[in-house]
Amino acid sequence: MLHTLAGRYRRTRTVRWGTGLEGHPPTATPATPPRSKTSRSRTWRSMTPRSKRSEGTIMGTGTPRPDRGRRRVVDAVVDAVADLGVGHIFGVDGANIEDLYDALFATARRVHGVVAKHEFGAATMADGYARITGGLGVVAATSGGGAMNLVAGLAESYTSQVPVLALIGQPPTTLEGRGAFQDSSGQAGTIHAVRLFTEISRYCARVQHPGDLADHLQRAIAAAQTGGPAVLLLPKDIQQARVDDTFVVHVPPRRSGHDPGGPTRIRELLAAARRAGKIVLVAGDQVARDDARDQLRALAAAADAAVGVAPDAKDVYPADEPGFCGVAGSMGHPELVDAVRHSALCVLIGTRLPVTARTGLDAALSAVPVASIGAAPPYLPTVHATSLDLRQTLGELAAAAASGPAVDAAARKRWTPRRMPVSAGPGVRYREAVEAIAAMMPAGSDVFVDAGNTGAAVVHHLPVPRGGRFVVALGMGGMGYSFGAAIGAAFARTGEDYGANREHGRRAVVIAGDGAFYMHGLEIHTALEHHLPVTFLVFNNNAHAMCLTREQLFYHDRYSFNRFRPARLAEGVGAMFPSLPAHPARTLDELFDALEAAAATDGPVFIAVDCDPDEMPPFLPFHTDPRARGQTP
Ligand SMILES: Cc1ncc(C[n+]2csc(CCOP(=O)(O)OP(=O)(O)O)c2C)c(N)n1
Ligand SMILES: [Mg+2]
Repeated sequence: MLHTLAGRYRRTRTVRWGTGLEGHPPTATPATPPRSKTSRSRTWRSMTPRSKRSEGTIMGTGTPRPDRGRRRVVDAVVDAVADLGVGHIFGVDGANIEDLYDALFATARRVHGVVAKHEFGAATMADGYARITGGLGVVAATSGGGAMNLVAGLAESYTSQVPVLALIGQPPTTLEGRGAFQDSSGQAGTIHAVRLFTEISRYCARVQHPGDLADHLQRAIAAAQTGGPAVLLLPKDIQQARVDDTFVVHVPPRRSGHDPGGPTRIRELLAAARRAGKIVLVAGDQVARDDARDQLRALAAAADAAVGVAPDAKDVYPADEPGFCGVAGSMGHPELVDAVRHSALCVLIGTRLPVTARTGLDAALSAVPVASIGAAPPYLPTVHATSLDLRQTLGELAAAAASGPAVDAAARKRWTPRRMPVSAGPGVRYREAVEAIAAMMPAGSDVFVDAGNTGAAVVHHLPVPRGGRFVVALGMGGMGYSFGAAIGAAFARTGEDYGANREHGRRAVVIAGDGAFYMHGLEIHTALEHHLPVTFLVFNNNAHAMCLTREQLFYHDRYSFNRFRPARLAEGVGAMFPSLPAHPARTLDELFDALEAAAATDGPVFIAVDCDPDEMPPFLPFHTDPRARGQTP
């Protein structure tokens, strides 16, 4: 079904008024629609037996849809989004975006509106949703503070090239520059929102006339498809204005294919390297986005290659596959460095190899031939072949490599965890906790990992379950990303095969530090509201431990700004949300018990794992150069 969604998104679509609902593609299974007046105190999901959840269960009493020929701008936007196969819009409501929510209610549940706790949470939900579906994520916010709160989330999508459409309300055009509340028109000394968002988007426009909507929408969607956010600023009066019958949005096909000579160049290098020695492939997250895992595996087998993965691509080649030799970069494994050092050719596939993925590898990479295949050239010099469709390119390369010499399976390497200094502080060791989580994680789980020592430990130690995604927001590395992103992912899975999810126990799993939790962890409320299958694991070391470790290593351990008074997170969350199972895990046994309880639950679960703030994480710069200054985690 994921393929179908992505495929649907890739095809050229014409979104046209007046085609009638029956002419639209079938909708995804509904998650939680907005409550009607009669369901104020309980959620739709908890009230409605699964067997009875069908189209129209509660929507009959809603606002009648406006007459088809006289549709509002907001209706046109929502229908265009629906026709792309997008099932959810994430946002926070407000006076200048409420018409969009009204349009969502009027769509007969083709698209569901989700209210987040913070616009950063909503933006990361859209980002997580897009990373799971391979299509577009959509976020909505009101003007002023709501719009400003989007910035950090959109910046992550921009840097990580995740297609997101941001719909941002604005005061009415008649009040622009005339003291409107939350005016960001750039007039009369106000903030210039177009300039602001242009910096962090592939396309940004203020829609000043309803007649311009189709053109802006079309450009915005096309730009987002190239990888990153597109922003439409929608003044309140424009949202309410009518579009005419000729409203049409042509969505261009997503770019695909590869440069004509590219694969030939790489094929020749591969053939020469096979005669000379060993090949190492380092795979990045474009492999996941292009759904090219099978082709990567085929190429690795045909070329008898060792395979490493970028830190945000642990799901593209599981640790138990032949030839896996670890994670690249600052949170990675020495076996991969050795493999590259002794290789005849290293091929980077779908990764630009930023510093987090390159730390520790620079010397080895400068001593061997390096080639690359992917949407954009890496940050280091390589023989590069552009490919916007790794599924096709890797498939072709695998077929060509299959005619080479036979595979020497005995020469394949394995990886080992980095040896860490013994830590005697309170709680569970990172490695033990991560291995317990791995042991109890259902197949197909999507894992979202946050920043800090917690993140480094998970990237290093966690063997990722098959069938799910493993996401670390390395674009901006912003704390708190994982909470919203996992919720967006759960909605994406819910929209496709929710019943199957329940059967297989597929869950979204957040692993975050207590600092990240304090920033954006209250999005657990959104997961609870929609009864989403998300496990929130918070490693509570009562510290911004990565900053604490840096104080100790690089600033002579003379003080700490980053060690906090103890907090009982599970007890607190449990008291705050009585219907949310919340487990403290002070020991490894308690963690196993909590994970077992989580596996038996079909909604959200919160687990706080006590950890030691003084435990050294498997983060390479902390081990190789304790006197280093100015390294950025
Ligand atoms: C939004 C944001 N602010 C600051 C940082 C810098 N930073 C990196 S890790 C870290 C501490 C993380 O603390 P916590 O989430 O508790 O994880 P821990 O290191 O304790 O495991 C900070 C402040 C960041 N990455 N993102
Ligand atoms: Mg912490």
